[in-house]
Amino acid sequence: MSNSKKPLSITRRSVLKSGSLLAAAAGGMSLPFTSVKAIAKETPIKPNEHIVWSSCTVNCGSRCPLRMHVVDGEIKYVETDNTGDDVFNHSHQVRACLRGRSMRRRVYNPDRLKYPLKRIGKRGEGKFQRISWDEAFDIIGNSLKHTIKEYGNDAIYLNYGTGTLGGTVTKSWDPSSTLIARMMNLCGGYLNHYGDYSAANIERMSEFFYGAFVDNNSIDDVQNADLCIMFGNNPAETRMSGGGQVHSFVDGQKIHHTRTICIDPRYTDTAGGREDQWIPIKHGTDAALCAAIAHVLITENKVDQPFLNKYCVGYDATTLPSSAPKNGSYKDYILGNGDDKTAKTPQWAAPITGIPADIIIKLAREIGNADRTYITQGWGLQRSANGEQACKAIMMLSLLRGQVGLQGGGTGAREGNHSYPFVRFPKVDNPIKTAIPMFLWTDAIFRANEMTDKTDGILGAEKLNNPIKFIWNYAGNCLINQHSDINRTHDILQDEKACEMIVVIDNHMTSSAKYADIVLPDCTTSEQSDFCMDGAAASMPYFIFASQAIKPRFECKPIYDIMSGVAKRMGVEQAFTEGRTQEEWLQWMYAETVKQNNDPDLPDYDTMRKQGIYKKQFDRPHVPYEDFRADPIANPLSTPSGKIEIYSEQLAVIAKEWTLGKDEFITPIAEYHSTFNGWDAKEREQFPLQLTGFHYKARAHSTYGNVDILKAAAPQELWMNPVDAAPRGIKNGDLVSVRSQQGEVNVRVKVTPRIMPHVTALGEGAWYSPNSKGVDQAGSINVLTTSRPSPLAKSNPSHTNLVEVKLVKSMGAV
Ligand SMILES: Nc1nc2c(c(=O)[nH]1)N[C@H]1C(S)=C(S)[C@@H](COP(=O)(O)OP(=O)(O)OC[C@H]3O[C@@H](n4cnc5c(=O)[nH]c(N)nc54)[C@H](O)[C@@H]3O)O[C@H]1N2
Ligand SMILES: Nc1nc2c(c(=O)[nH]1)N[C@H]1C(S)=C(S)[C@@H](COP(=O)(O)OP(=O)(O)OC[C@H]3O[C@@H](n4cnc5c(=O)[nH]c(N)nc54)[C@H](O)[C@@H]3O)O[C@H]1N2
Ligand code: SF4
Ligand SMILES: [Mo]
Repeated sequence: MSNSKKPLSITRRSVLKSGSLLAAAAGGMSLPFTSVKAIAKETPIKPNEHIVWSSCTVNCGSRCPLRMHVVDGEIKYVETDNTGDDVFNHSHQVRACLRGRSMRRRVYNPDRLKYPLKRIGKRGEGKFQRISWDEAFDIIGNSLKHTIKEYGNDAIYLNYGTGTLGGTVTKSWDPSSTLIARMMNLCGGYLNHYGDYSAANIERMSEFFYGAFVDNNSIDDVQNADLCIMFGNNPAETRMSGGGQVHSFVDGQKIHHTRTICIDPRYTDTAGGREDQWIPIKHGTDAALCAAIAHVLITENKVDQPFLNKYCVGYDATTLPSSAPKNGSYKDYILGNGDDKTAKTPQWAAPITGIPADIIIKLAREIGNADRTYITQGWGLQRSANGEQACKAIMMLSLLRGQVGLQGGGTGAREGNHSYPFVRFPKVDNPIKTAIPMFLWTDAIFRANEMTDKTDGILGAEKLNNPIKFIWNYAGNCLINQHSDINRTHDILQDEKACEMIVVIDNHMTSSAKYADIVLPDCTTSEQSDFCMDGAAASMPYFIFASQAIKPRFECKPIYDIMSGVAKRMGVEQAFTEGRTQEEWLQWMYAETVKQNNDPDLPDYDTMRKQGIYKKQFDRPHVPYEDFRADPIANPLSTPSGKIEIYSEQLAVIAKEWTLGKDEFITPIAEYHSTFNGWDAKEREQFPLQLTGFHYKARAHSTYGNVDILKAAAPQELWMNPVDAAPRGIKNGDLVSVRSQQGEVNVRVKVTPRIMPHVTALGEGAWYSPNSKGVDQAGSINVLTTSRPSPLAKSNPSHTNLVEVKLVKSMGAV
C-alpha cells in the first residue's frame, strides 16, 4: 500500500520559537499559551427548547462537549461544539464522535439501573431485589465496618474503572482521585493498585528507562518531521474526536507531506490511504524488528554516537555501568557479541516478524537518512506478553538517532500533549501503602498469602497481609467484561466466602453489575453538573463545564450524594463533604483554578457555565526533554544515573532476585524473546492463529456497547485474512467459532486482506453474552484471553492470544 507524495520545500520547524514558554510554565509563571476567542455558531431552536452544555466523560482518550437540546425536561437531540474557526491548530471545534452524539440513547437506554438492588441469585445470574437507599447504605456501612474489624483496611479494594475518567467530582480513575478513595481514606484507607489495563508495561519500563513515564512530542509535531513512523498506533479509532489528535495528525502530515509508515498487523483506519507504506507485522515481534533496524543503523554508521555518550547509559562499552557484564551493552546484543551470540540482522528478524529482510533494510535506511523522525507507538503492542521489551525496543530507535528533545523528533513513546492546569477535588492521603499490580486483583482474592514483592510485584510491602474481601466497583466493567479470562473470573467470584462484598455503581445493568452483591444506580453526566477534561488535545488544551440537563432519572443519585450517604454511616460525613454541596465544590475548584492560573481570560463562574468550553492555544507542538537536552547535568532525569538508562542496573537486580518462569524474561537492555502464546509457541499446534485485540470505534471499551445504531454502524467482527479463511471454508459475513484455551465465542467474520495472514483480530469491549453452554454470542474477547501476566509489570497481555477458528454457519455470501 504505497503512494508517492511530493515533498514541500518549507518547514515550520525553522520558524518555531525556543522552549522559553514551556520553561515559564514549569516555573509556575504566567501561562504559556494564547487565549482563543470562541465565536459560537448558533443553531435555531424552538421556543420551548433550551440548550445545556454537557460532556462525554468516557475513557476513549478524547474529551468532547455535548450540547443537549432539552424540551420539557427531556433530551431531544444532541449537538457538539459550535465554537471555533477550524484552522489547523487554532481554536478548532472539539467535535464529538458518533458515540457521544448518541449519548441520549445511553441516558434513555432500557438497561438503565433504576433503584438500588440487592442480589438474590448467584453472582452473575442477574437476579436482584429492589431495596431502598437507606437499606443499601446500611448494608454497605455494616460490611465495611465488619471487613475493617475482621481483616483490616487492606482487605478493601477499589477496582479499576474508567467510565467517568473525564469528570472531576465524578472522576472514576485513577482510583486515588475518586470520591470512593476520599471516603475510604477518612476511614483508614484501602489496598492500592499500580499500573492499569492501558499502558502498564510501558509505564513500568519507563521508570527504569527514563525514571518516569516517557513523554513524547505532540502529534501535530508531525508537521516538523521528515518521516513519521507509527508502531501499532491508530488515532483514527483511539483518538477519534475531541481535542482531535487524529485531526492534528492528518492536517500536520499535510503541511510537510511527511512520509508516514504504519507498522501494524492490521491496515488501520489511520493508515486508510494517508500512509505511504503499511508494514504488516506479526503480533509481539516489534522488538525483533527494532533490533534488526538497529543492526542496520549501527553497521551503516547512522547512529548519533555523541548523543548516546552524553545522554544515555549502556549503549556501548563507553557508558556501560561497571556492574554489567563486559559484553552486556545494547550494541553487543545487536551485533551478536552478547550471550546469545546472535547478530540481530534483518535476515534474523524476517521469519520472526514476517517482514521480508529487504523491507526492513529499506525502513532502517529511511530512518538513518531522515533528519527528524517522529516515532510514535500505540499501546496495543505493549499490551502483550513481552510488552515491556517491545515498547523499549521502539524507543531505542529514537535514541539511536538522537531525536529526544527536538522539534520534529521525539522519544518514540505515545504522543504527548499540552494540558490546561485545573485544580481538582482535594484528595485525602491513603494510610495504606501496599499496592498490587492492577492486573492481579483476582489473584489477590484467592492466593494473597503467596503474593510477595519478588513473586508478584507487590510494592510498598514485602507481602500481602490480607486477601481482598470487599470490592468497590465504580464506573468500571473490569469485574467481568474488561478483565482477561472471563470464565476464570466467574469461578473466582462464585465463592462468596472469598470476596464477601461487591458493590457496583453504574448507569446500566452491565455484566459486571450482574456479579455485584449491591448495585447502586448512578446519575449520568446529563443528570448532574461537573467540570470535564483530561482528553488528549495536542496543542489546544481545553476544559468543559458540563451542566445538569435533566433531573436524575428514577431513583438515581450522583456519586457525590452516594458517597456522602456511605460517609454518614461511617461517621465521617462532615470530613467528607466539608459542608459543601456538589455545586459548591464546583465553585470551589473553579475559584482555586482562577487563583492558581492567573489567567486573565478565564471568565467568571456563571459566564463559564453559559460558555460551556474554554480553549487555549500553544504556539507550537509540545516537545518534552528540551531542558534535559540543553543541559543534562543541570536537568537530570530521575533515574539513578540521571540519564536515559539503555542498560538498567535496577532491572539487572530484579532479573536476578525475582522468581520467573523459564519463558519469562526481564533484561537490563531491550531484547526480543519468544513468549507464551506467541507466534512460535507450542500451543500453536492446537491453536494455529494469533488473535490480537484492538480498541474499536463502535464503543469506548464496553461503554456505548448497548446502543443499537452504533452496533449497526460498526458491527462486531473477527478480522481474518483470505489465506486463512479459504482452507476453513469461511466466507465474509459467516458466523464462526473462535476458540482458545480459555473459552469460546461466536461472532461474524470479516474476511479481509487488511490483516496479516495467520493473525486475526477482534475489537475489545463487546458485551459478554454467554449461552447456556458458556459460549459467548457477542464476540467478547475476554472469554479468550489469558490471566497470565507479563513478567515485569505483571500486566495484561490482552492482545497475545492463540486461537482456532471454525465455521459455525454459512451466511450465504459470495
Ligand atoms: N481483551 C482486552 N481487554 C481490555 C482491553 C483490551 O485492549 N483488550 N483494554 C483494556 C483497557 S486499555 C481499559 S482502559 C479497560 C477499560 O475498562 P473499563 O474501565 O471497565 O471501561 P468500560 O468497559 O468502558 O466500563 C466503564 C463502565 O462505566 C460505566 N459508566 C459510564 N458512565 C458512567 C457514569 O456516569 N457513572 C457510572 N457510575 N458509571 C458509568 C459504563 O456503563 C461501564 O460499565 O479495558 C481493558 N480491557
Ligand atoms: N474508539 C475507542 N477509542 C479508544 C478506546 C476505545 O475503547 N474505543 N480506548 C481508549 C483507551 S483506554 C486506550 S488505553 C487506548 C488504547 O490505544 P492502543 O492501545 O494504542 O489501541 P489498540 O487498538 O489496542 O492498539 C493499537 C494498534 O496496535 C495494533 N497492534 C496489536 N498488536 C501489535 C503488535 O504486536 N505490533 C504492532 N506494531 N501493532 C500491534 C492493533 O492492531 C491496533 O491497530 O485507546 C483509547 N481510545
Ligand atoms: S466517545 Fe470520546 S471521542 Fe466520542 S464523543 Fe465521547 S469523548 Fe468524544
Ligand atoms: Mo485504556
